Formats: sequence, structure tokens, C-alpha cells
Amino acid sequence: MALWMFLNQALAGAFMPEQGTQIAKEVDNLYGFLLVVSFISCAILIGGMIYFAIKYKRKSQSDKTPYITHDTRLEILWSVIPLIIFLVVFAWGWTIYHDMRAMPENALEIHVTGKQWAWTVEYKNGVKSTDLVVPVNKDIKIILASEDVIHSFYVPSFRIKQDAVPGRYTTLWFRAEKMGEFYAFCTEFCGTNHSGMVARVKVVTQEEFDKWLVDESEIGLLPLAQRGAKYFQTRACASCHNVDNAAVKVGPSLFKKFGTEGVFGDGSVSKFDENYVRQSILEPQAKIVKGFPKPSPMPSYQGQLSESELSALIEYIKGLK
Ligand code: HEC
Ligand SMILES: [Cu+2]
Repeated sequence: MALWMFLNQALAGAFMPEQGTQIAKEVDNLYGFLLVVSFISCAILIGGMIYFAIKYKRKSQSDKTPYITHDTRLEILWSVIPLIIFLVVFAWGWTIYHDMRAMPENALEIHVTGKQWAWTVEYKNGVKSTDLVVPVNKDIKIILASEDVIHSFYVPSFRIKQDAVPGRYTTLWFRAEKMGEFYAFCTEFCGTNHSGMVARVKVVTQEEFDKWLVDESEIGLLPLAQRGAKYFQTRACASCHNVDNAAVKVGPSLFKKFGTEGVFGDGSVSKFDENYVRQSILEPQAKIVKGFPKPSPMPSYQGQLSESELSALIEYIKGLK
């Protein structure tokens, strides 16, 4: 058993992501078992084949192959042993899967919504975030939805994965046992920027979590531009736009743009003013910045942002100088 655990940890540690939950350890144990059994079977099979090939190689013209029809004992053995192994794997896998799918009661419920190409996390008190922040050692139930196509929410370190399907809710749960930063990916190819659909999962102490939740909910009391700065992060603008002179991300940098003249792919120009920023956010396809692909990969925020949130974003972009 000790050797087994050692082998498993060595295997998992070698190429699996960090184990952030109890389920992750259980999944890795089963996976390790499958690997070890496969190695042993492979050795017996290939080893046996080589051994017999050498042992029964025809050595002279008079060598005759003995006539063997079957061996009942052997046949039962090589049928029953694999059957037992497969049933063990089945029962073991089913138990873990059952634990994964049985939603714990009294879990902290968090809504996560997929949209081309970002995850939005919403807490009961109204806080919206692009990071999934959760307290350590607490059951968390994620309620998934999608605004457009099928996405899939996957946290490799927690060994959990679930599709987000438009028109219905799906759920999954986890209990993070390690503090730190992990990643949630989209594992359902959902369009051009599918690979960029990543959210950070931050596991913090209960105290840090409570404080973060209050801080985030007090955002409404901040001055416009500061609120805009927050929305710029939480609405994923920052994942595509720089606000300084750093290398261009998916979209153009918004640094020192306000008040200048925007030049578009079709050669037209427009003043970079409040209405232009507003249109850029609500109808990204209307005017596409010169040098950027058409159609623009920027999602429309029509119906996603309130007037007050729009004003805050515009005020923030105005102040980028
Ligand atoms: C998926 C990536 C992506 C996201 C997310 C995104 N944008 Fe964009 N954005 C772009 C691209 C690409 C362009 C350039 C093409 C165009 O004009 O649509 C652009 C253009 C713009 C422009 C015009 C820039 C100029 O130089 O004329 C503004 C303003 C803007 N985005 C603001 C925002 C804001 C505010 C948000 C968040 C609410 C946001 N964007 C989210 C990719 C993105
Ligand atoms: Cu996706």
C-alpha cells in the first residue's frame, strides 16, 4: 500500500496538475492504478510474446509444432482476472463520479456564465467578477449557464469539468483544500478566441473572502473613473486592451486615445469622443480600427452594461493619459 501511494504520487506529480481538492487525489489514484495495471499487462503480453517467439522458434526442418487445442484452466484465468480488474475499475470510477456529481447541501452557490469569450462570475450579493474567488475548505457549488454557445468549465487542478449549455443550468461542486491561484479553462471549442477563455480561480481564507466580497460590493460608492477602472477589469476589457504602451493585445491600447482621431479599416476617421467609445463598446462591428480583423473579435456589450456602467468606463478611458 505504501509503495502504491508512493508510485501514485510520483506519477501524478510527474505530469498531472497540482492537486487542489480531495477529488483530485482520488482521480489521480484511480488514474495511477490504471497506468500501473496497463504497464504490468503490457509487460506480460509483450514479454510473453517475445519469450514464446524465441522458445518456439523452428530450429530445424524436422521441428514439428505440437497440436494444442486449448487449456481450460488458462482460459478461465485470463478471462476472470481481467474481468475482476475491470469491475474494480468500474466500481472505483463510479464511486468517485458519484462523489463528484452529488451536490453537497449548504454549499456556497456561485453563478458562472460563459460568453464568447470570457467567464463571468456572479455572487449572491450582486458582485460580478472575472475571477472566481472562493474560501478555502468550503463546499462551493457552481451554477453554470451560457449566453451563446456551449462552453465547458474546467479546473484541471480540481479535476472537475462541466458543460455550460445555453438555455439551461448545469452544476458542479468542489471543495478547494489548497490556497493559491488556479485556472479555469473553457474546454469546448467555442470560436476564435476559445483558447483565451480563461478565468483565474483564487482560493483564499474565509476572512479574505468576506473582505473581498464587501470591497467589491462597495464599488458603487466609488467615483466614476475609479468604478470604470474596476469594470475594465471585471468585464474582461483588460484581457484584450492595454492601458499603457505595452505590446498590443487582442485589441488596440486605449492609452492616450481619448480626444484623438480614430482611423478605420475603410479609411474613414472619427473623433475619439464619448459617443465613439460608447459605440465601440455596444456595436464593435460598426467601426473597425485600422489594422484589426473584420469582423472584430470584440463582443458586443449591448444589454450587458447599464448606462451608469458605460459612463464609468468612458470616464476611465478619458483619464488614460
Ligand atoms: C475579445 C477581446 C476584446 C474585449 C473583451 C474587449 N475589446 Fe474592445 N476592442 C477589441 C478589438 C479587437 C478592437 C479593435 C477592432 C474594433 O474596432 O472593434 C477593439 C476596439 C475597442 C475600442 C476602440 C479603440 C480605438 O482605438 O478606436 C474601444 C474604445 C474599446 N474596444 C473598448 C472596450 C471596452 C471598454 C471593453 C470592455 C467593456 C472592451 N473593449 C472589451 C477587442 C476587445
Ligand atoms: Cu468557451
